[in-house]
Amino acid sequence: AGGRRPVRYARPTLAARAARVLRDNDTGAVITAAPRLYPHMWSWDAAFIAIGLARLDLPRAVAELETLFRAQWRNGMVPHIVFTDDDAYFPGPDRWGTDSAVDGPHGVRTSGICQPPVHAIAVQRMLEIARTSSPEERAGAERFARSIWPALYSWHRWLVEYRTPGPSGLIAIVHGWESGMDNSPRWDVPYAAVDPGDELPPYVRKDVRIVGDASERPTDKEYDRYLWLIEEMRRAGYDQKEVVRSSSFLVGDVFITALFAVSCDVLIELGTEFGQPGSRLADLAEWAARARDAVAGSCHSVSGMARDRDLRANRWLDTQTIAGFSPLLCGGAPDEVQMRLLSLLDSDRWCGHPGLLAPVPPSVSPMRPGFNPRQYWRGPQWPVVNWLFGWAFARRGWHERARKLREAGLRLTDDGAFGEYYEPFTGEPLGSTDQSWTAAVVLDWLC
Ligand code: 9WN
Repeated sequence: AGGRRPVRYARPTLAARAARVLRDNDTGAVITAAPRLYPHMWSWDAAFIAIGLARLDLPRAVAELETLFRAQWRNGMVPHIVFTDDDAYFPGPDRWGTDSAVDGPHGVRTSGICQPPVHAIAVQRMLEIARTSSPEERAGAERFARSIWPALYSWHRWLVEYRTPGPSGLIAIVHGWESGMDNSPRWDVPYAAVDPGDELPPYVRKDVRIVGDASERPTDKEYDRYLWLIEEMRRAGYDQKEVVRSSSFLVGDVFITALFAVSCDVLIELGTEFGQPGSRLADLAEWAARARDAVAGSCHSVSGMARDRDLRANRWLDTQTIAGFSPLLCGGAPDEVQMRLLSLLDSDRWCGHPGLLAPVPPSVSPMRPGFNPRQYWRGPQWPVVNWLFGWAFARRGWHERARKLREAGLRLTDDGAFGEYYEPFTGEPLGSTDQSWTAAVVLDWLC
């Protein structure tokens, strides 16, 4: 562990290696999120993987998202994991116990929660890529975009119908895993109120056996809480209304809300092009506007940073993390707030920190007490998060900023290890290597 990185791959070699990671992680049925640590399909990983795959094999990219959406619950939820029959990951389908959930899908086993709604973004990106390719690819991507649109709409509708409970208008999560940023300090305060008590059925973690250094992963105490929330949901039979009513963790997630707003915009663009019903386009416009207002309304009056909201304790969560920059993803905050956020992002507290190997925004500011450069969502840099900001900046017309993020992302990942996350100062890859979504975003940056 530790130390500087000896290898820097030239771009064509890096692209070839990234392509090989996606090929090697392909079980034939799905492309797993990572070879050993995550031997299943994850929802937001699959979206990024499809973007990377679109460069290599469009039909395979389409198949990936079709597989994910075949597992969509009957109420519209896209589950965060679609299980393969590999049993190397815990918690697996038996622990989730979703087989008898009223709204569960038929014929596949899934977890019982969701992840960030980035799927419309992936579909649009696939379309853009296919349009630079052959007429057949273009036609294939258009057919796919048209056919998946109603499922994307019902996924978005589920988030509004079941997950927008409070007056803040923020989309609520019932588990830190739903945020995709599992142990981010964003969730420390609400998790402190989650008490596993003595009714938590025993379990054995498998992740820490695979990741050599257990301190790069969440702690056992955190896992107890993660598992307790699953236990609560099981007891509620995964009835969403009941889960939202009773879960001991209910937090308005500003990052998801921002992604939702911009994904609704994207769905409107796709739906307009492919002749979807006007009433549905109007719904999406209304949802996007509400979500954007919620993000803007969460901004701290001094720092400008967007905040999550603990909906159980009814208070803002002031912990500053990468999610504080959410208004930059979706727009809608006053110009002056946006300017403040952009200069903060450039400052030595974030991308401009002189110690960083590459100016990629870390998950937590290196200046923040409690920043841990090696532990998961508590400090390391995550290439996919960098991709999202770069994508959003390009969409907003900030091309120079988008270019810089892409270059920084490539600098971080040119070791060719495709780390799940990176130590910001040394650039050491942490967690899993050959992580599919890292390979996928590198491919997108390179092409
Ligand atoms: C729990 C697969 C997933 C990502 C998440 C990341 C991590 C899982 C875990 O791996 O979470 O969902 O077991 O740690 O936090 O963002 O989708 O790559």
